[in-house]
Amino acid sequence: MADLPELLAQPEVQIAILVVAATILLLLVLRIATGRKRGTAVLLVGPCNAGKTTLFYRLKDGTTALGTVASMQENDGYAQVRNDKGRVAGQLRILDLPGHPRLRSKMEQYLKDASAVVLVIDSADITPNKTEAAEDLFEVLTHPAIARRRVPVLLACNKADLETQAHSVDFCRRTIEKQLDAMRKTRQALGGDAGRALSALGKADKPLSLASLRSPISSASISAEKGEVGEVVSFLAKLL
Ligand SMILES: Nc1nc2c(ncn2[C@@H]2O[C@H](COP(=O)(O)OP(=O)(O)OP(=O)(O)O)[C@@H](O)[C@H]2O)c(=O)[nH]1
Ligand SMILES: [Mg+2]
Repeated sequence: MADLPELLAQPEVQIAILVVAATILLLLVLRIATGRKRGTAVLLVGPCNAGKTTLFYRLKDGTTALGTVASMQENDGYAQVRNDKGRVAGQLRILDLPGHPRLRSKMEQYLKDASAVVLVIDSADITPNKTEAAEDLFEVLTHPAIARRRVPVLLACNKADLETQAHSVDFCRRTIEKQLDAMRKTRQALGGDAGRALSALGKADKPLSLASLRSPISSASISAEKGEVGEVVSFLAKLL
């Protein structure tokens, strides 16, 4: 049998090594390129007090620590994502953004590189917060990078544990859909949205339908405080 130096001197073996090395390199480049295209972080956005920080800690540590203080800055961390068999399937970077309107300008910068967006809303308090929630969704969906990459969005209707006060997912979704439709009309009439991908909201002469937009928009009923976040975890697992 030929020893290693002899084997390596054979042109067929050298070609085989080159082909394997080139394939590995190509796979690495493809992985980096597609990773970039898909974005690097899942953003938690939505009105003040909706439960974003509570959800952030629930996903990151499985606890509700520090969820009660209004956030002044973003929380950045990694969540272990389990598949439906309960095994850790991978980890994702999660960014919890403050809901206060004065601090929301940062959202624009993070949207450039988002792999998914979770819009957290308080389903017991949707009516007074519908304008803010729809505004956030407008900024998300019409962001050119989100529209181009068809970034998935989850409408997470939180505080489902407040059974008598919490509205159904359907009600929350329809409320936001209507508000977004009205907002689109006003903003189109006013102009000034140059650079935003307004076409991502569908045809201007038709009522807006969340079900038929460029980015897939799913909805879930959750309770971040009680740890009932299975639908968020399933949404995240699909990103891996
Ligand atoms: N009942 C109930 N309360 C919740 C739930 N999730 C969060 N809360 C409460 O809602 C309040 C606001 O929660 P946060 O997580 O701080 O809300 P936020 O969206 O991060 O708010 P900002 O940082 O101000 O944007 C806190 O008092 C939480 O304890 C939930 O699932 N059920
Ligand atoms: Mg917060």
